[in-house]
Amino acid sequence: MSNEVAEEVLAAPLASQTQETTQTTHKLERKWAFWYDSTKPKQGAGWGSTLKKAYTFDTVEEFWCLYDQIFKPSKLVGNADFHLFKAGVEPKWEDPECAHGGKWTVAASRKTNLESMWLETLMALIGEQFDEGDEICGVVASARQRGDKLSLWTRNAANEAVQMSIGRKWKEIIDVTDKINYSFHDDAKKDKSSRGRYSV
Ligand code: MGP
Repeated sequence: MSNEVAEEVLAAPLASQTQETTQTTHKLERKWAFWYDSTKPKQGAGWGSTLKKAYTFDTVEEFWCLYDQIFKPSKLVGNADFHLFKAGVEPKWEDPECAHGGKWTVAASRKTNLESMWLETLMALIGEQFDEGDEICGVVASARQRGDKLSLWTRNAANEAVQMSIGRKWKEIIDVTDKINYSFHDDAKKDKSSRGRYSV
């Protein structure tokens, strides 16, 4: 799917689906939003200009509809990202919930690998499988020429114990045994190539 097509799909209202959700729906514990970012401007000024909130939802049925129709990493082309963040939290360092946070990152060896890790993470988040769910901001799937990746954003980078617990649980959920690293957004702001502060 090209970025243009992806944008068209994102712009189209989910009319038929929302009508159907008047039947039996299963409420999630909290509201979530899917975001999309296409070809990113280079570093610095202009970052975020292509970042768009696509849909907010709070039922299991809406989640599956959005996931099936749009938010599969196989539909990402070029340098593009899908995000699932708590409603009200923007996937930016500047958001107050993210400002003092950081992220665990895992590299995806293949597209199918990204696809399954993304889905497992989405289900764990909306299903509230993390004990420290309140400490999580959201997750980002990134398609990159040099290698796809998944990042789990958390809100309080300085709390090492919480980050280690989240990192361990995440590895179980996505079935990863290799070491993963946690970086502080504050470090990334200063130096793009900054190394992680924690690993698990
Ligand atoms: P990135 O997209 O998180 O890293 O940040 P990636 O994917 O390794 O690199 P990419 O170039 O392949 O996209 C890349 C750059 O985007 C950063 O160095 C910043 O300049 C900018 N940037 C990224 N994020 C998440 C933010 C943000 O939240 N706020 C601002 N102001 N800039 C950001």
